This record gives sequence, structure tokens and C-alpha cells, in this order.
Amino acid sequence: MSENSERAFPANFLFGAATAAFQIEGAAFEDGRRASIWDAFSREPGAVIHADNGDVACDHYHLYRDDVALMKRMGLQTYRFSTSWSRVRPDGGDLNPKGVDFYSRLVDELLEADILPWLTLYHWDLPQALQERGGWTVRETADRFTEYALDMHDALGDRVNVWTTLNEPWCSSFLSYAAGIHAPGHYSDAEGMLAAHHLLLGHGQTVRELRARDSSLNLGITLNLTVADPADANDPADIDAARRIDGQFNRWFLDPIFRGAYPSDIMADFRRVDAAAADALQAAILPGDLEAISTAIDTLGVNYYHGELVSGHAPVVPPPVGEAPTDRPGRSPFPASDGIFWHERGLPRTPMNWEVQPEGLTRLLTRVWREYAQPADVTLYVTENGAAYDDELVVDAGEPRVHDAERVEFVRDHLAAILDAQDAGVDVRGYFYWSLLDNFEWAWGYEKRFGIVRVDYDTQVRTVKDSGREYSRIIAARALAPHAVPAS
Ligand code: GBH
Repeated sequence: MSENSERAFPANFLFGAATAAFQIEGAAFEDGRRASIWDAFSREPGAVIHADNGDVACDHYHLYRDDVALMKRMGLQTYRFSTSWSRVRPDGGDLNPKGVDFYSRLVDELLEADILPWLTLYHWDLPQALQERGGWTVRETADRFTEYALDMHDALGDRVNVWTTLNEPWCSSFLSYAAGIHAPGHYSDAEGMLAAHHLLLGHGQTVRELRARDSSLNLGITLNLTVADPADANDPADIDAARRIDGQFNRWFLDPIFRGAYPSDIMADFRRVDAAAADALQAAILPGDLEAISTAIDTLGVNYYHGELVSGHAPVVPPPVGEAPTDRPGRSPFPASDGIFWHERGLPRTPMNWEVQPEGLTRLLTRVWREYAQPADVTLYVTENGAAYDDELVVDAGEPRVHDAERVEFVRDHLAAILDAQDAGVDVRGYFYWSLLDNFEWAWGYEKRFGIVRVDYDTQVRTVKDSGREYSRIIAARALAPHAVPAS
């Protein structure tokens, strides 16, 4: 593809940005909201860097009108946000009308600004009361989730068309119940497997119920997907390592949703490493579950950050470690990662130690389109993609500015990767930068800044970064200009 020609996006392509309730709202105990697992976890010593928590965050609960006005000025066509279960049903059960009302006002504000609301029902903030009854390791939580979803539909179904059940169930199962680094911070492979199943069940039965209520809704799920490459494409041990990482990240979720079956090779791997855990999982999969999980969806959201280069052999040059900044020990989130090593390939890395690999997005979209989405008549959107950089606020000609040149390039390169996928025949219809705002980056607290808008956590002042300005120009032009426009 020529570097010098302007590359236009199709007319139906949507440009947006994403956030999540716990990461931006604050007002953690206002208007009847009660603790979620992240409120509880962030209070455990050593769980979150600097003991940061979500009590105030970006104070979006109070500043949402200003934030929507900012999105409008930036030219965003759509805004992906999540609703907080513990605001709406503070104990997981009874409805809190004040909590619902916040989302009703937010949606009205978005519609007034002509911004399409893209609603996610679960972005990791389970009510703590439900965790105390077993959280996602118990089946009841899937039923409570569907009830909560139906409450949200009662309140917003007349104004919200796009409904995403879950954000990244891999994170809210394996990272949370097996690796110990996300709430509730457990260290059990068996719990991770059970949580993943009950999350998927909650997804499937919610899609089924919402579809029965209103066939015109656009229903879907967002997965964190990756490209797993063998360090040596001719080495059987490396190929097997890539198979297992692909299987545990991608196919473990894609296959039940699109094909109604868990991948048998990974099920066998789980059994090989922990037969008791595999037995517990098999016992939890009841007749009808996979039919529910594979209920037809309209939209698959793809969150892409980086790929994985894996091997069956120890590396000569080990890559930097990318997770668990905290005092808590971290475990592997992959039950069957025995004998798998990550290798260094010399790609640039962000301060999260994540590789910057835009071409991985092209390959990922192409593969997911051909193997899963196209045969099922499902539309693809990139629902998250972004990077943390060590941004600095400067004053330039009397104006506050953030010259985040690396993020400008990151956004441009990933949008180009989407255009490359479209050139290869992939129907991908939108891009949401993660994130609109700097926000609570889970175990990293407020230390890592992903926003195209800077947040000053003392004053709550927002400053659009150079990347945000560039994104606005791209949206206005609906095209990638040949060279990075110099910061104005
Ligand atoms: C997203 O998840 C979240 O949806 C969002 O809330 C978050 O703020 C944002 O990204 C930035 O982190 O192989 O164990 O080293 C991130 C998805 C998937 C990215 C796993 C890191 C490597 C995990 N993550 N990946 S590991």
C-alpha cells in the first residue's frame, strides 16, 4: 500500500473512544452505589500500585456533561462506556433507581450531542455482595447478570441500540481468579475455568433474553484477542506453544460463541495439567449451556493491544516482564502454559512493556473475519486499541499541551492496519481508541495514562493531547493523510 496517497475510510465506518465505569466514574459510594470487587480489591494491601482506588477517578459521575461536550468538540461519532452493576443493583439484587438514572441522563446527553451510545454491561466490576456468594465461580451469578441486563434494557432499551454483554471475559476469569492480579485476586486455575464458563453463560442467556424482547437490538460481546506466533515457525515445540496460547486467549472464547463447543485440544491440555479442575469444569457445563452461549450475535468487538511471540525453549534474551506492578505475587493466567516461554523480537515497547505491533491487528482481523465472523454474518468492530506513554503536560504559547508524538503514531499505524484488513476483504466497521480519558488502570492505578485526553487528578481539568487533536483531524477528513500532520 502506497505511503503517499490519502487512504479513506468507508462511509459506514464509525470513529469512537472507549471508557469503563469503574475506571472513570468515581462517586463510588454516592446515590446508593455499593462496593464492587474492585472497590474491595483496591483496598487490599499491595493489590494496586500506590494503594490507588476508584473513589474519585475522573469524577465522570459529576462531570459527564462536560465530558460529552468534549467528545462532541472532538468529533467522536460513538462512545463506548460501561454501566456499573453495583450502581444499578448495589447488592446484586434489588434495583437502585438513582443508579439507573445516571445512565439515563448520560444516554440523553450523548443522543443530544449526536453521539451513538455503545453500551457494555460488564467491564469487570462485579458487586462485592455477589463475590461473597462465590462470584463468577458459581452459576447463580450468570442469572443475576441477566436480570441486571434486563433492568438496564427496561430503562434504556428505547434509546440504546447497541448492547455488549461482556468486556474481555478472559480478563475477568483467568486474570482475576487464576493469576491473582485482578479482582478478586484469587489463585486457582479451577476457579478461572469455572468463571470463564459462567461469564459465557451469562453472555449467552442475556443475548437470548434481549433478542426475545426486541429483535432490532444490535447484540454482541467484546473479546481481548491476540496473534500468537511461534518464535521459530519450523520448530514443533514453538508451534505447540503458539497453539496453546492462541487456544487459551482466543479459541477458548470464540469457539463456544461461534461454534457451540469448547476447543477439544485445550480441554485436553487442561485435563493434562489439572484433572480435578477439568472435572469441575465438565461438571459445571450443563446440558443446554453451549446452546445458550452460541446464541447468534450481531457484533463482535475485538480489543487488540499486542501479539505474543512464544516458544517451547527458554529464550537467550528474555523479554521484559509486563504484568503485576504490585506487591502481590502474580501467577500465570494460562492453566496450560507449562513449558511455554515468551521471546524478545526487538519491536518497540510501551511503558507497560507491551510490544507495538500494528500488523498483528491486520492479521488478527483477517483471521477472525474468515474463520468466525463472516460465516456467522457477524460484524467486526475494534472496540479497544491504545497505548500508555509517559506523557508530560507542557505550556506552549500560553496553552497547556501534551505532545504525545508516540501515541499519534500508534493511532495512525493501527488505523492503517485496519485499512489494510479492509483491503484484504475484512468487513470491520469501526474503531474505538482506548481510552478517551487517562483513568484508573486497574493494578497500575493512576500511574499509566492511556488517554487521548489528559486528566489532572487534582483539579479534574481535561487537556486534549496531540493524539486527540490528530484523531479529530482524521475523523473530520474520514481519511488518513499521508504524513503525520505536524502538531499545530
Ligand atoms: C483492556 O484490557 C481493558 O479492557 C481496559 O479496561 C484496560 O484499561 C486497557 O485494556 C488497558 O490495559 O499475557 O498476562 O501479560 C487489556 C487486555 C490482555 C492486555 C492481556 C495485556 C497481556 C496479559 N490485556 N495482555 S499477559
